[in-house]
Amino acid sequence: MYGPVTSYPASVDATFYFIVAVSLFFLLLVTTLMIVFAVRYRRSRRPRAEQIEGHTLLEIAWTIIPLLLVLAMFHFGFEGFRALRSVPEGAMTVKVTGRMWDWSFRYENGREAAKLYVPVDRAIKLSMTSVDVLHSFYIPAFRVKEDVVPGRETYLWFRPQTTGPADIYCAEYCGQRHAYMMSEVVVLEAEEFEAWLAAGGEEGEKEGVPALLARHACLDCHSLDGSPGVGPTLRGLYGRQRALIVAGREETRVADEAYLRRAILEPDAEYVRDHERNMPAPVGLSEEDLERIIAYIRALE
Ligand code: HEC
Ligand SMILES: [Cu+2]
Repeated sequence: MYGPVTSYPASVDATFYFIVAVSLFFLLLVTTLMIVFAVRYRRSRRPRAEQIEGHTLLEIAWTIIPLLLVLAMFHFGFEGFRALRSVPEGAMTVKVTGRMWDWSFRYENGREAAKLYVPVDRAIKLSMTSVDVLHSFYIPAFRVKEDVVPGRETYLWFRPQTTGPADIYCAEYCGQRHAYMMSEVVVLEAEEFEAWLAAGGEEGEKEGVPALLARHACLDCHSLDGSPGVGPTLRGLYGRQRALIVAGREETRVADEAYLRRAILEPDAEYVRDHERNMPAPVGLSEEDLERIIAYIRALE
């Protein structure tokens, strides 16, 4: 198997294979009997139907056997579910925020990242919420998936056993760029992880504005190179005339600093005409970062 592993794949896959094996067995059995009976009891050989009375032993058998099989499925499934739901004491918590169309991860020391870095051999609890619509956090290689719901915290946990990267997807259709709502979990050695975590603390080096825009998901909808997207490109925006819809009426404004500030902080106050109206207000964007973004857009001729 590629990438890092957790304790889940063994039990999840075993349950899955068990259910597939049982289903395949009955599919073959029923199909074969159907064909055999259709040939053997065809009309030309037995023109008259025969009535058959009950058979107690058979009836008990076909009640008990499926019952045991279904109980076994429930048992394996429930054991797996219990393991997934019981977070061990002392797990490291990472806050996960889902938004259209990006994931962000926040650590206990305040470090934020667009990828989920975790140490190997340690229980990790993800405490998750969404700022807009329903998403679902999914790491196929770990066999974990959990809905991410606005206004509510959901969680899951895992303990990576080997290092390496694995993909993170959104598994709940959440709009136009749902398919691009991807990230990565990167499992590091414990010391590597501590170093990474410490580097990004309070005094860590400052990220560039494009990285900042990417982390706030702006680049999911806005390009920096003039190409069209869900929202207008940010290139050459500063100083241009904007045709807007304000409170249902058309207005024209020049894109100056005050305009950009409003466009970013209160996306619902004014809309750019001829565009979709689905820009979410940024979450946790500091005044300092906002100023850097505005200065950056201004310089983006
Ligand atoms: C989900 C897609 C989406 C995201 C994410 C998004 N925007 Fe927007 N943005 C739009 C759309 C659509 C418009 C045009 C409609 C409107 O004005 O609300 C827009 C308009 C704007 C405008 C005005 C553009 C103009 O041509 O006048 C600015 C500036 C802007 N966004 C900046 C940002 C910044 C900065 C971020 C990140 C903090 C961001 N946007 C995140 C979709 C998005
Ligand atoms: Cu999503």
